[in-house]
Amino acid sequence: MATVTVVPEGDSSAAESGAAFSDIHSAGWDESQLRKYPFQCRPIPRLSQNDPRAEILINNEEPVVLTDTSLVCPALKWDLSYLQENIGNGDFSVYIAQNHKFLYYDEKKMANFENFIPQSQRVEMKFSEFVSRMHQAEQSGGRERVYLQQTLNDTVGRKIVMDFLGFNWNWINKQQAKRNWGQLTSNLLLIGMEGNVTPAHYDEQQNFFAQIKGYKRCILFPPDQFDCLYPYPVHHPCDRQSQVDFENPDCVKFPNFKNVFGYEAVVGPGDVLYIPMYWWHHIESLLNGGVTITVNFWYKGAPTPKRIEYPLKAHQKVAIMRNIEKMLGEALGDPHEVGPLLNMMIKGRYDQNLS
Ligand SMILES: O=C(O)CCC(=O)C(=O)O
Repeated sequence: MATVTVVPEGDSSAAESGAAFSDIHSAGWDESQLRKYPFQCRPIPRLSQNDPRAEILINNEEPVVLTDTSLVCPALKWDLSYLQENIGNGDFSVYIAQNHKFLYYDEKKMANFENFIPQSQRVEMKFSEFVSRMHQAEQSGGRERVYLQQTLNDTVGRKIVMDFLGFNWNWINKQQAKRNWGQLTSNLLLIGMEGNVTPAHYDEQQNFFAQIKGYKRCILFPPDQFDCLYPYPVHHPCDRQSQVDFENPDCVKFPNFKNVFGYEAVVGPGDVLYIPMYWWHHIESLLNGGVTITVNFWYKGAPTPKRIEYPLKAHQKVAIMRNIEKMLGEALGDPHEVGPLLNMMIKGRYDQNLS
């Protein structure tokens, strides 16, 4: 089977994130707009959708930036005033935080961890309120930031519907069919302030991440780096999110984080990043880059093949770990008993080299 790797051959110098971008700086942003982290990255390939290497990468569930899909072409005119005029009078979920990090949490799991204090609040508001709130936050120069994250739904106005219908469904439907992916589950509209960060997490869906306005830096890690990224337990509200603060990693609590190795790309208007299911992703709107607008396309993965091939892939092992945690939570009747039981099972038994 043909393979392409996300690491360009013979490009060891590109290991440093600075060098990684040397060929794509031409427009729109520069390295001073990137936050600094204590790990190395290699570039995610930027390819034409017609390049056979792009096809191979997606088939292998490896990330790639596609530069010419026209996926969201009619949306490239979107800005705050066009959206305010046309997006309708529905409610929008807006997260409000007192710093730049918008760590996702599942509200349904908050009852499992009563002492959990979310670092951002979700507030439902009209689009015009969001715009005022964002301008207020920008002008006050205070710590407060906002991030709109709303699934596109049927409350949007006629012009937005027309734009949506003009997306390149022909291209994306073919992508879905070729890989036997399940249904399109949602399109999340994200409107962020410059400097906003979505910390590293993985999703259980395939994602075509279409950038519309402004630039975002996307740092991805393959599923086999699970042990370097220390996700919260499955029953925790921050399930699927890394516990490691990239800006101030606790190397005692998270010793394997020093081995983490990323793949990165800066995406701008018209670019589409394929984020494979179970791949970790950290996403930041560039510093001093203005407002960012993105629409993603989340698809259910392909059904499990009838014949399982061994050895299993890293993402299949992640799925197994998730199922074990869920089963134990149910069997024990209390998610807080999962950790102690797993420790009892492993410590002094599976964590030593037995002869
Ligand atoms: O763009 C962002 O800030 C986060 C988006 C994301 O995590 C996703 O599309 O899965």
